[in-house]
Amino acid sequence: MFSSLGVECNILELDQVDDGANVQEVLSEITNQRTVPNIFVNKVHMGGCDRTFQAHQSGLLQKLLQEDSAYEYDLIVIGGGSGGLACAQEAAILGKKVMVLDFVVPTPQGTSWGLGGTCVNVGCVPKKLMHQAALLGQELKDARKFGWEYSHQVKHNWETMIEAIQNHIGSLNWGYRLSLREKAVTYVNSYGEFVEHHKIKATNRKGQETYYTARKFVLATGQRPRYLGIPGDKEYCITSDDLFSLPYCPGKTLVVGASYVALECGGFLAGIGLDVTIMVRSILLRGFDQEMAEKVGSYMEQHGVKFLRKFVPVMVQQLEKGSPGKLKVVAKSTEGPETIEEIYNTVLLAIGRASCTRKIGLEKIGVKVNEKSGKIPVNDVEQTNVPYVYAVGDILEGKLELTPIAIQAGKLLARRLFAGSLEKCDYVNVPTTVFTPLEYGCCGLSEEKAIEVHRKENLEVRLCFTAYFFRIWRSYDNCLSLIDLFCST
Ligand code: FAD
Ligand code: NA7
Repeated sequence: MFSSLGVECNILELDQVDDGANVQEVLSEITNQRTVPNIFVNKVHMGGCDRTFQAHQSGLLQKLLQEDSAYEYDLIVIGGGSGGLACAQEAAILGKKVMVLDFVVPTPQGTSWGLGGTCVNVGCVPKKLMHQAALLGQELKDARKFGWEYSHQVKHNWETMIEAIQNHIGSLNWGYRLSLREKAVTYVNSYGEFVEHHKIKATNRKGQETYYTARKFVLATGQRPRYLGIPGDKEYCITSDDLFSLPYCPGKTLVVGASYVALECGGFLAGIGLDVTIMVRSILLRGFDQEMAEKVGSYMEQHGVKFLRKFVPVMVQQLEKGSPGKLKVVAKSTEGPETIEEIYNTVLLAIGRASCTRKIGLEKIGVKVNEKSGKIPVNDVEQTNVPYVYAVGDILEGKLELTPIAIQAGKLLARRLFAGSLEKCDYVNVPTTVFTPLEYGCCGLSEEKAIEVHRKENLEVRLCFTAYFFRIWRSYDNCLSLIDLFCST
């Protein structure tokens, strides 16, 4: 085929060269393919015979065969969050011409934010600050028991906290812009979508469209909160995307969901003194060690968070407008016909996040997306089924959704693409922490997963007291509750 296209190609017969076995080993490392032919076009790994013929049929091969100078950029990254920024900056440090597009589609409540993605604006950073606000309140209470005497009434001011958090985030947004400028990365505040191979359309806030081309692309579009699909959800409920900049105190709050986002938000809202109920459809912290998840839950319950287990909301109705207003929530049991209703000031949905992969023109260039989950399957070098398109971060199928992982994957990808590195991202033994009132850190498999993978008879399960105490012994109440907790188990 290459001959018929008049393409000059270099053929290395592995069984006819001395170090053929070594070359095959390295090829298998960097491409995840041991078989031959193993084809590269202009330094982009194509795959074997079938994928090369497919690429020829779709016209992709002809594009790849064109000169590099046919493209405006060496790399365009779609998504300026944890993974995208790390990858773009590393590629620029390696001397490449790089563009990054970042655009935040406002929430149904109209909330929007600046450069840096989820973690910085509506994720790790503000949630950790709110968690800290809650811990400080707890420590103030503890302080009396440790001899501190104060006469002023201590109360929490939501607006002050939000202003401080948003100022901090503003400085981070600015820092990212500066850092991109210093590294000569072109930043475009527009929504990117593919229109054809190697070409994207960027649409800005005013609807102006501009087209850009690049030799390689990295998708790093992240995720956004899901909605329930029940009457009143998008009109009256908020999500974590709204909470961290909410201009008024949410008041009596219902949190729907039992994942770490739900429990963390419920935990710090209760910690600053709000009346909080968490509505749980099935179990707490799916995917985490269930014994630990229950300890986190019971600690929260002892500290005033109410749990409504085995219920799901079916309707949210506005009773009164306001900041906050009044909402009636009707919920039904997952186990029988029972329905309940209750009035809250705020309903916070934390029922999972959907990948932003459906509206970026991937179908136009044939990038495979898992139909059900919206996630993108990649090989172990983060390459999609379209050889010049790579992906990192939360949108990857079967990988952990954490900032340090997205950053590490983005950096290593740039080094492999542009500096000949072979180092791949390790997605397995990654430590993570749940910042609930009782903080919980873990690394590796949960007990349930370990049993599934290695079978119960091959495992010895032990509780590690030291780490557990070390992390949270700081508060008087914590100590007492922990001693209770462990004495009773
Ligand atoms: P993101 O950071 O989400 O960035 C994607 C960016 O791309 C966004 O700015 C988005 O607006 C933009 N974008 C999307 N589509 C387009 C398009 N078509 N064109 C242009 N731009 C586009 N992780 C931790 O490690 N520790 C924590 O404590 C932690 N806490 C969290 C708390 C909350 C409440 C949430 C929601 C998440 C938390 N995470 C935490 C997860 C962490 O935020 C994500 O894993 C991380 O941000 C993923 O990075 P990313 O690069 O994949 O995507
Ligand atoms: P997760 O980890 O996907 O968890 C979703 C939670 O919401 C989980 O407790 C679900 O219960 C619950 N859920 C899902 N759908 C519903 C409906 N329809 N009704 C009630 N409850 C529901 O989501 P997160 O938001 O915490 O985290 C996603 C990522 O965000 C995370 O990995 C980080 O990257 C940040 P279930 O257990 O399925 O019964």
